[in-house]
Amino acid sequence: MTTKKAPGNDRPARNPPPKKRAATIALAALAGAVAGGVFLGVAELAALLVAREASPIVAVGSFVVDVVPRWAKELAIQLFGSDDKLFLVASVGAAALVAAALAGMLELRWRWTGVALFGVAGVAAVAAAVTRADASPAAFLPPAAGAAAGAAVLTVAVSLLRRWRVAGAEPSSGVDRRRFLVLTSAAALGAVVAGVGARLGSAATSSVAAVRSALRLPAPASRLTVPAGAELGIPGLSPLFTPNRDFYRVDTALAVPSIDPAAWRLTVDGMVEKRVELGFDDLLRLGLDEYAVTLTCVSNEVGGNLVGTARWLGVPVRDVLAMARPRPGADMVLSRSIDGFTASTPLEALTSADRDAILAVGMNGEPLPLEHGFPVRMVVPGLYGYVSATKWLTALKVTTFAADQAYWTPRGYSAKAPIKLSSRIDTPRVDRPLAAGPTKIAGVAWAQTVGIGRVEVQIDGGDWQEAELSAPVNRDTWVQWSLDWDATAGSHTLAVRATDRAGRLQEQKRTPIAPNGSTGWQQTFVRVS
Ligand SMILES: Nc1nc2c(c(=O)[nH]1)N[C@H]1C(S)=C(S)[C@@H](COP(=O)(O)O)O[C@H]1N2
Ligand SMILES: [Mo]
Repeated sequence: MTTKKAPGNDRPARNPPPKKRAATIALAALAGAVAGGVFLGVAELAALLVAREASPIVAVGSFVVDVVPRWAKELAIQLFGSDDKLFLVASVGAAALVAAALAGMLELRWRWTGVALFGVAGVAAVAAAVTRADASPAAFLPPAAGAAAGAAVLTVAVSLLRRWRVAGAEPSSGVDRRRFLVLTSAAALGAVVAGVGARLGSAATSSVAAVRSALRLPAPASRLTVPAGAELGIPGLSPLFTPNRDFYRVDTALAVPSIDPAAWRLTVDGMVEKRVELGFDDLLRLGLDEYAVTLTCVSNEVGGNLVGTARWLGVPVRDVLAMARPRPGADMVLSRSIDGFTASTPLEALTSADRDAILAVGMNGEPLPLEHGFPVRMVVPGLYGYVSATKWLTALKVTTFAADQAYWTPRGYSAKAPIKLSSRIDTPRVDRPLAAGPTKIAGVAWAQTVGIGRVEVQIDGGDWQEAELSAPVNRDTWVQWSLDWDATAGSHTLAVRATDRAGRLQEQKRTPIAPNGSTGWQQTFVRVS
């Protein structure tokens, strides 16, 4: 029998009018999203209390970082630069809320299915948290507590919703409505307060930041001498030493690892005569010296800014390796960070007497900034960061390229990667207006371990003109260059190329950053008015 009803007749409660049904589903989605927020907020709070490294967003985000294909990583860096991490965290958070809203709708339709989905998400988040390299034994707790709290809010909120909207004819409906609204708004508020509070609290009480500020490093036994004329001092030109706050940052760490120097240990093992373990003070006792080295990222595009120079304070890696005595046959050192990142560096680059590979503890006159590897990182002149500059260093394993692979090797980058000779135009820039008249074209050029011999500039496709070079600090740091130019009104093309001290000309052919660094001469366009 069909149920034909007169207009205005109440439909059966199980089959409400489409508009009301849609509104109910939307409310279920909202309840789900709020429960998802509770999941994340409670987990952040629990992480602050028991296991800081185990924030589910960070753990899941880190998992994503480790598994995304190379093109996705490159795209993210290209689109968001140093904000790529922020973007990733925001995406993981947004995806979690969308999934939670779906769980709310499922829960409305089929009881316990939404809760089950929260359970699955909880298990996944626990798995992501406990498998991080720096996970503590309590790492399972924050995601587990978050999932439990979220699931509880979800099931209660959705059953209230069901009683209010679906069994709407009953007299208790008003009570259920009130309860639903109170529960969801209180839970939403609680989630935001817990989540934001925990994040702020975590930043404010990071004890390692306080330890770092209080740390006084011993004075270096030898100081760097910077020759007169090392700094050309041209407006718009990169300074010889890149201030720490402007120094590029590239790593896979979504949350900056915090290591208390008092607890820091470095182990040296693998193909060695004697396994060595050092604490922070043991390292300092080996004696600190000052070094100037230009660090470069393999992801630096032609003309890019993933390059910087610092005065590093540190201990030669060869001194530490000598204590362990590498065995014949070894050709690589796999350096490991507390967060699981590894780099493969040719043993020879670390033991050679004429290359200043160091374990650095200081950067530009202060302890290493937390983001740059506090308390100890490697710095090796002439090798891209991903094969040498391990931050938050905890272990050196003497091994072979045949036996071990570093983090980026199976992800599409070469196991060995010397930095390619390159040059960059800093000023004038395409995005800055330039007035006609005498000006300077200026930039930097680097050829670590060899040194820059010559830089040439080409204006509007004309003859290559030799630029003036700053006095080099050493072979391992960039030099500044400049060329006087009488700029005339109109559009101009500028190009730069360098030659190293061995007479090798910078590669003209454009190649992409993968697998071992970009090549090509930089060209810019400027409009002069
Ligand atoms: N622990 C750790 N160390 C790391 C990385 C990383 O992802 N994790 N990235 C490397 C890369 S790719 C580069 S280019 C340099 C960058 O160092 P910076 O961030 O201090 O400039 O660090 C290297 N050391
Ligand atoms: Mo890098």
